[in-house]
Amino acid sequence: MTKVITYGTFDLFHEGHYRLLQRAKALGDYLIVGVTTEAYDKARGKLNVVDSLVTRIENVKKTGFADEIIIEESPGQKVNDIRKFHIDLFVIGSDWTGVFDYLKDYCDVVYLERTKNISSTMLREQNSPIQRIGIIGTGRIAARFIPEARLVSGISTQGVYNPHTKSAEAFAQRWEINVYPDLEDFYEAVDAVYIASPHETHYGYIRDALAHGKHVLCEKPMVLKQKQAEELFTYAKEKGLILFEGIKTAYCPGFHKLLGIACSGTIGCIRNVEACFTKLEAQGSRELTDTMYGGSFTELGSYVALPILKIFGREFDELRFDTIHDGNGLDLFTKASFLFPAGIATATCGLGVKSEGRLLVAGTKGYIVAEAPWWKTSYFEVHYEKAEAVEKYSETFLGDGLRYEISDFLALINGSSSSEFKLTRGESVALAGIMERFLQEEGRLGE
Ligand code: C2G
Repeated sequence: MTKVITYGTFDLFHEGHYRLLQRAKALGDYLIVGVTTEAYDKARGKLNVVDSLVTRIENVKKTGFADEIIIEESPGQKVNDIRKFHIDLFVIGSDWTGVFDYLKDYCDVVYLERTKNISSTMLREQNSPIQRIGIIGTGRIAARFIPEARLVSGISTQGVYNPHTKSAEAFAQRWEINVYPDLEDFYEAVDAVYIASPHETHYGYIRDALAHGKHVLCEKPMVLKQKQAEELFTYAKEKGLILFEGIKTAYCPGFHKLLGIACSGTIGCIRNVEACFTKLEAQGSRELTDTMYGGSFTELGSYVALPILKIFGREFDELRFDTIHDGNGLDLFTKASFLFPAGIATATCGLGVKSEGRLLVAGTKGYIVAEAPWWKTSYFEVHYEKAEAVEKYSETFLGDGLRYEISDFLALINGSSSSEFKLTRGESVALAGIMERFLQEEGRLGE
């Protein structure tokens, strides 16, 4: 008798799950299915799990493929289960290819091709809130998005579009998703769009996606002109759609906690915010060669301006940019200095100068400091006049951290969230205004 085992969350049960179990069962005589507990999913960073453990077990049971259902509570459990149940074959979807090769010491390991299309008919019948998301663009950030999206229950990555068909094909193959050479077909197949194309193309894609009735999550900087941001938010509202700027820091739990403390009065009235983020780029990278839309500020300015707007608001009296350029006139290091009615702030970013990369929030009673990489905040300290009175805060930041914004985007779509306050439309508009002003002063703003 061949004994097979597989594991999963099986939330919002869909045909991807069904087909996986069906094929797992066909590979042997006896199938054991491990269903994850809420606590285990939380520990491994899965967000938004909707169904209870009981419902998820019921759904697996209903398929009729499982001869036995167990629960999975911890990461080390698989090896023990395989030994305990004398398992011959471990089966899992191909989105996990390679991850479970260590189990080959104990049994055979098979990765089954994941199901690319979760059909909308099945979803409608089940009244399931799964959103099929399509990706525009195939760069580094798009590649980070997919594994993160897989950890957010209720989102399924449907496919990719890139006018450079070869890049799109390679990307789709790597991530086992569909490729749509035609943009109309792409829109037809998805409920929401993640835009990770070059900055200057965001505006056109956002408008187009909204016109096709799709919710939009767009990478920062969303657009490079204030009027465009205003127009797009108004348009999204008219169409009853969500438009959401993805600055991952804004949605990560640690940064959120830091802002809560900053605004609670603990460190008194805030008088100074200094945010710095530098990253040395390889010669020849897009960021250092695109003299129109590359450079330090378009790349990193959204991160460093974010805490300033969150803490002091959008109404600054003065804004000045000091910039170091390369031979082609591209900004390598930029300091944006803000003057607010009750405080001052600097946003510093660099691609060609390395600095400490710290976030400092100074108030009349104390200060908060988060060291690099504060844009993925997992630890910060609160200091007071008495040097020994230090308060230390830690918070989880899992993986690349995009799962937090994806999860909030989904919650807004499903109407179950109040997360608009983490990055408001007004703040996104103000960020576009700051980008516009910078590019204007650099003489780089085309019509
Ligand atoms: N699956 C699939 N096609 C999809 C979605 C999921 O084939 N479109 C497969 C997954 O690869 C997995 C199973 O269905 O084998 C269950 O998926 P999830 O519920 O998302 O669970 P997962 O997070 O993959 O848990 O210990 C838990 C395991 O590591 C897997």
